[in-house]
Amino acid sequence: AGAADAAPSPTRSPPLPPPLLDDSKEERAAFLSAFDTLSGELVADVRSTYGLPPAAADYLAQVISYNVPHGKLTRGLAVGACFRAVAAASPAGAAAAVTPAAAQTARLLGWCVELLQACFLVADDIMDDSVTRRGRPCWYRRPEIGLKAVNDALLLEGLIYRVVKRHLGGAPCYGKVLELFHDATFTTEVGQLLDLTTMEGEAVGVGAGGDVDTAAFTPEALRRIYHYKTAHYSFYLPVALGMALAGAADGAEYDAAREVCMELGAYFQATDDYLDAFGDPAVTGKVGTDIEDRKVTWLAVDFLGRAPPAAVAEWRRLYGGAGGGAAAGGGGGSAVARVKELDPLSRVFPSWRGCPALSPSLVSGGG
Ligand code: GPP
Ligand code: MG
Ligand code: MG
Ligand code: MG
Repeated sequence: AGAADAAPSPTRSPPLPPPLLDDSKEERAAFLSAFDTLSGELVADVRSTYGLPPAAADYLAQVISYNVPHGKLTRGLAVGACFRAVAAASPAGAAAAVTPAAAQTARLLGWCVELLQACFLVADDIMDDSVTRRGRPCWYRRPEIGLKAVNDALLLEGLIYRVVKRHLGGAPCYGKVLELFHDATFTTEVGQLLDLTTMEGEAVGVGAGGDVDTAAFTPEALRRIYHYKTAHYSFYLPVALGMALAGAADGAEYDAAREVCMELGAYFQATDDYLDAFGDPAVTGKVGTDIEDRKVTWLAVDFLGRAPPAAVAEWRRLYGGAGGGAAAGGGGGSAVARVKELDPLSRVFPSWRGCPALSPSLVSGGG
């Protein structure tokens, strides 16, 4: 027996379990088609309920069509995938639980998560002073939009509750679904508060100048930011909604799901931090701002945990883009470019060398 015998044979491999995230062309098409129906229904509902003039109704339609459907859709698709997986494991089995009507409700709840994501991204881009999102100008950067985007973010959030009431009002899981959206929204807002203030350390609110204080750049602080600002709404919320729709009522099951989702979300945000500095905007659709914004990121925390004192001193002068331009980095580089150069190891993708803020059991063997 040689190496060839030891290699797995396609004919002898056990069948793979169905993928948890049903990203099949059919499901994606059904999901997108549900959006077309839903967005028309939403604009018509608000127009008739509030007597909107045509210009306002058109504006609302634009808010929705520009900001909601152009992402990866992983959060939205995960609701239906989780619903089907949990329903399949229920005593009645998937055939009884996953009726076409229930599958469609799961898609609508998936779009509610995408509405929440759109609300957060519109607001986050203002706060982060970002320029592009999903390969186009950020909504607030469009000359005709500006700070109307603040209200647009609030409208996107409010639409969630109109969808949920219309399609789940009176259902046994209605209360649980509302609670999940409220908790996820507030948790993310607390996460955003930490994301926006942690770098200030003790000097928060007094307009600190000078070198960056590194005391706040700890793995513990990073982990809290990741869990609250990203993992809860991006991973736990879709999973918990699928569970609620499938009738899960045991709090311990939700707790167990949350624990796993928080780890996945932390890893996801570490990747997002890496891509902020080293991703190709043509692929990510956005240009990074974390260094300019002095954010507590995985790259910063990881670097500060192992950098020699001289490199840390230079980093503290430059992080945030202070003294940017030709003078800052020497050799004509900007402060931001110099920060990226300071740590050659930072170009190595997080999963290949472990993330201090992440659970070792879920990071090992990543790729
Ligand atoms: C991701 O942060 C987190 C969010 C988008 C949540 C925002 C929460 C609000 C309450 C507005 P990020 O700034 O790293 O995301 P991106 O890199 O996509 O801008
Ligand atoms: Mg942000
Ligand atoms: Mg941002
Ligand atoms: Mg980011």
